[in-house]
Amino acid sequence: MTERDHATIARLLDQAFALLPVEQSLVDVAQPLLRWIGDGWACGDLTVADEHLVTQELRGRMLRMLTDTHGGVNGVAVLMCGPGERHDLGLLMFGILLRADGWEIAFLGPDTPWSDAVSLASRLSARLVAISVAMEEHADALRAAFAEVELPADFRIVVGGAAACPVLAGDLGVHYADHDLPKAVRELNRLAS
Ligand code: B12
Repeated sequence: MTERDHATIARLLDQAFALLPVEQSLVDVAQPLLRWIGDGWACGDLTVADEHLVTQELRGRMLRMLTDTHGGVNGVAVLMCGPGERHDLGLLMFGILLRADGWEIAFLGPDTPWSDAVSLASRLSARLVAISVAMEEHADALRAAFAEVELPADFRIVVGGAAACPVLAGDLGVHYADHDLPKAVRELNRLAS
């Protein structure tokens, strides 16, 4: 990737986030871009440095969207990746859509100990905790972490991400959230109402 490619991607991202509705900018721009980076990296067309550079460009813009000050009428949602899990971009997108839908978001990001997240969610009187797992080994780590903490009754818990499935959700005793983010937001609002 050349300096010009990088500048073009940054400019297109600025335009997309400024001009498109939130959902469209995530589904039609951010997700395909991440898929392109992932494929390019996997087949050797992009270096790890290219992948990190574009990922950080996107991440910075999405974090700004998440900290936008509106929202909060639906209550607090705590968003975290399970123990060991560092892939948090899908969760970040989910947080932006929830925020746009009226939730206040406490975004904890990667690799969060489950017991700490539970006590934070209680302190914040959260209505929802959403956990992301992208890799199988981190799904197993989450199962182990859940085995050590009694499941709190004060908030709903959902699990989503590439390594999440209804079986994992059943093992944990929580709800499964779909990979399709707009659909996940709709289901979650139904669950929380
Ligand atoms: C960017 C990236 C990284 C970045 C992550 C940056 C970040 N802050 O997220 C960094 C460099 C840190 C990284 C590290 C690693 N990575 Co990586 N990474 C990727 C890459 C290229 C893109 C991931 C991504 O963001 N995808 C886009 C998002 C939007 O998709 P998504 O995560 O699936 O999320 C979607 C849904 O699942 C949903 N979703 C996600 N979470 C949640 C939660 C809820 C509640 C809901 C409702 C929905 C939802 O939202 C999205 C909507 O479509 C993928 C390749 C790929 N093709 O995906 C590899 C990939 C995921 N990584 C992989 C690997 C192996 C690693 C490392 C082990 C590499 C290494 N040797 O160090 C480490 C592990 C780190 C760790 N401990 O977690 C493998 C995983 C293989 C596997 N299934 O086990 C992949 C698939 C690459 C590959 N082909 O081998 N990685």
